[in-house]
Amino acid sequence: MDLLDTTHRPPEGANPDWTIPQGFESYSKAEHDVWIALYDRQATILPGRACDAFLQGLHALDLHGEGIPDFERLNRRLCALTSWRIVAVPSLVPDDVFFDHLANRRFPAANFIRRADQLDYLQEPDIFHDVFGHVPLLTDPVFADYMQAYGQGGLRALKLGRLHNLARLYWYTVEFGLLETPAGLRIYGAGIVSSRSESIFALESASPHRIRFNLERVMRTPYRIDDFQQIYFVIPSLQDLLDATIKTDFGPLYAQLAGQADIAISGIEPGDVVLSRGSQAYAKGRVTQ
Ligand code: HBI
Ligand code: FE
Repeated sequence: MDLLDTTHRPPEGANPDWTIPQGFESYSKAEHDVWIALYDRQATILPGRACDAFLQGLHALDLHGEGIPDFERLNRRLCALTSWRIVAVPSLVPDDVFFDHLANRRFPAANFIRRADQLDYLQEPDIFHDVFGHVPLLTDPVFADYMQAYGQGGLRALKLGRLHNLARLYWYTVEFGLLETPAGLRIYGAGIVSSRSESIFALESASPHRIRFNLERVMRTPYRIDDFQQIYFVIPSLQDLLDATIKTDFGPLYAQLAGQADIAISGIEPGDVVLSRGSQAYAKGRVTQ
């Protein structure tokens, strides 16, 4: 599906905004068991790896390992904290639909869960990636504001034809961002925190670069969707991330980006603040598909 295709019709039975009922009552025991297996794996390794705001969010939402959560129950807690709500969708949705939901504090979450033989990786986000990965941080007021600002920016980027730049910002922060803390680097990106292997790789491997977040740098850096990241961007705080976004006039930034080439995914630029220069050994060792 071409995500840029804004004429894409919602699937049969879905609302015009692509939302559907979660169907909480119809999950099978096997589906709940997959959630429990995924949750237990992450609960074991995330203390000391996930950032405090994420772990506090899990607790505040009473998100536990007893099975797939009921969105209605989660929304009562989430809405009371930051006015965000989870809405169920059947799949990835067109960009304009996605951004409109975020701009209105609605997080579109898939209602399906991966099979037991897909525990380690799946191409399309499922309910574990979306709800366990993304939702806990929406209880943090600063990150809640960032996600809404991102949605508003996304609608504008679409109009200006700069979606690919803004998608990189989402990818290297919301999905694969790292946070600097006095105790060391911690994970806040949903794509990392919902993956056992990348939760370890992102913090401990000598292969990837880890450099200080810079808005323009991120927007010039392509990303991979099929394997561990080759570069992680590190923010000093969630507030810095929000400030970088709402304080920037994206118009001139987009104009500047139009005249600049992308930066090689494994490259280090002269202006980069390098926290750790990676060997890229992992990426070099992978047979390119
Ligand atoms: N749809 N449901 C859903 N979830 C996403 O994360 C998502 C999406 N549509 C578009 C999209 N992400 C990205 O292309 C945007 O971040 C650019
Ligand atoms: Fe995601």
